[in-house]
Amino acid sequence: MSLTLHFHPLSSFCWKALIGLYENDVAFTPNLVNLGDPAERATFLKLWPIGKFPVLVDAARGETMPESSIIIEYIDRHYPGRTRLIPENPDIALQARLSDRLFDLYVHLPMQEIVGDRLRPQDSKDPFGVAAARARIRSSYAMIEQQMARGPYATGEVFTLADCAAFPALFYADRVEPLGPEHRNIAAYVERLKARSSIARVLREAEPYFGMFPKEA
Ligand SMILES: N[C@@H](CCC(=O)N[C@@H](CS)C(=O)NCC(=O)O)C(=O)O
Repeated sequence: MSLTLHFHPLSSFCWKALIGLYENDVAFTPNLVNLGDPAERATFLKLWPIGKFPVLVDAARGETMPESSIIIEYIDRHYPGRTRLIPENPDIALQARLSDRLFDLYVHLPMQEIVGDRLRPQDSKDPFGVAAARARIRSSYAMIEQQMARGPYATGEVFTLADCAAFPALFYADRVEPLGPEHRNIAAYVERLKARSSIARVLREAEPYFGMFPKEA
C-alpha cells in the first residue's frame, strides 16, 4: 500500500481528507499523530514544517501532499473511484472549489478560532476575536441556508470536494455556534451527509475521542 495518511481522528480538517479517501475506498495506511508528544511532533515537522495535519504521503509516486483540499484533488486525479470529487464539468468544478474555499475560510477557520480560544490560558483569551468569529459563522450560515434550499449537495446534484469540506466545518461549527430554527436547510443537509457511509465511518472512528473536544470555560 503506497499511501499513508498522517492524521488525528478528531481533527476536523483530517475528516475532510478521510471523507475523500473513504468515498472512493482508497487504500491507505493511517498514521495517528499525537502532536502533544514532543517526539511525534518533531517527526511530523520534518515531514511538513507547517505542522498541521492531514498530510498524505504517496511512496509510489514520491509525493508528500499537505492541505486537505489538495489531498482531495490529488486522490481524485491519481486514485479515482466511483465519486468524482472534482467534477469533470469545468464550471461545476469551479463551483466545487469556490464552495470548498467558502466552507474552509468562513466556517471552518472561525470555528477553529473559537475552539482555540477555549484552550488558551485565562489571561490570554481573545473575546474580540471570538465575537468576530461567531459573527462570521452566522453570516456564512445565512448564505449556506439559501444555497441549500437547492441541494441536495453543496454544488447541486452530485457529492464533491465541497461536501467533504462542508461536513466537518458545519458539524463542529454547530457545536460552538449552534444552528437555529432558521437553519432548517443546513440541518437537513448535515443529516443527508451523515447518512453517507464515508461520513458515518469518520464519525464512528472519531467517537472514542470526542471527550477530548474542549468545552466552553
Ligand atoms: N489548511 C489546512 C488546515 C489544517 C489544520 O488546521 N489542521 C489542524 C487540525 S484540524 C492542525 O493540524 N492543528 C494542529 C496545530 O495547529 O498545531 C488544511 O486544509 O489541511
